[in-house]
Amino acid sequence: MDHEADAHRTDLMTITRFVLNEQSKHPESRGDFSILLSHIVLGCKFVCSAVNKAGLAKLIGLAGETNVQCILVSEEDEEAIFVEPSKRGKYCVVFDPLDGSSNIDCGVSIGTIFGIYMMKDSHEPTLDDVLQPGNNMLAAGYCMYGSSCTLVLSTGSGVNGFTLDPSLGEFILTHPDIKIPKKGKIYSVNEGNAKNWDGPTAKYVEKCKFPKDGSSPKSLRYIGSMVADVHRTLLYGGIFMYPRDKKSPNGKLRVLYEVFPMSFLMEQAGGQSFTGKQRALDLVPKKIHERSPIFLGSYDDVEEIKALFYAAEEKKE
Ligand code: FDP
Repeated sequence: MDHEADAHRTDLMTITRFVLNEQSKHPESRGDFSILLSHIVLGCKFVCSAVNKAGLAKLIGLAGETNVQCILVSEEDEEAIFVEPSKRGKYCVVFDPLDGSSNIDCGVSIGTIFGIYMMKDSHEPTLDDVLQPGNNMLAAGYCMYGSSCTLVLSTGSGVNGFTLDPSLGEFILTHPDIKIPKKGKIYSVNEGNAKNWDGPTAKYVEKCKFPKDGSSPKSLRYIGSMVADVHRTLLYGGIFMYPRDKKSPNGKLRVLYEVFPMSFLMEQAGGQSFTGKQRALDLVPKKIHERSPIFLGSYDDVEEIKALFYAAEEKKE
């Protein structure tokens, strides 16, 4: 590390400065959204410094303390949490506080995923306020706890990546305006489930391994921790899949706090996200912990799998 150069870097774009800059583009804003984001960021710092139960509870606790939101949906809670009336605001937050948790004990990267919605209107909050299509999200992001702590955020105008500088205790903008490569060389899926896959998924993976158009086969990378797999896909390109199979007809990943935030980020970075039937962000969830198959990543790679699903649909008709 070049400490001398670092000492001269007084122009660091911290996430706080970034969010305030974004806020200034909306003169009507009262700052509630920025407050909410800064509490989520603080929660991520807690989890980062102590990826354990205490940190996890703290993340949910902090998000509930901001006075700017109304409903919280967390992977950790069966029921949605309605913030008490005196502390209610206008935002709904959906969370997976610790995604990839089966990887904690072996030191593999895990993460927090979140998305933010506006309440539909100012009435008594109901579950309907969170059961909105992903397209209505105002912001989404994830924080990855790995060899470094990385926070990737979109407030609807591109995707930006920040790395936690432990000496400053601040997330610094390190990956401005992330764009996913239009086509990638990697596919990412749990191939252990191949025996139960549907036709289009099996065909696609076969094409990745044995391309007939003279191109090179794709490489397989699968960490089994969604945040880490999606982060690699965002930076290097390619496709991440969690398809349905005979045993899990809706796949494994949760619509509200896994599929939607990651799909939002992918689209904002120029990629696509597809469920096997439709654009993922157009789904309208009926339950807060609903699952959906998901294929997301580079525009061209997702386009290929879409073609296979649509062709299979046509054959059925
Ligand atoms: P985990 O069960 O470890 O929490 O949805 C959770 C998740 O991990 C994702 O992070 C990951 O992409 C997926 O499940 C891995 O599932 P498989 O082990 O079935 O491949």
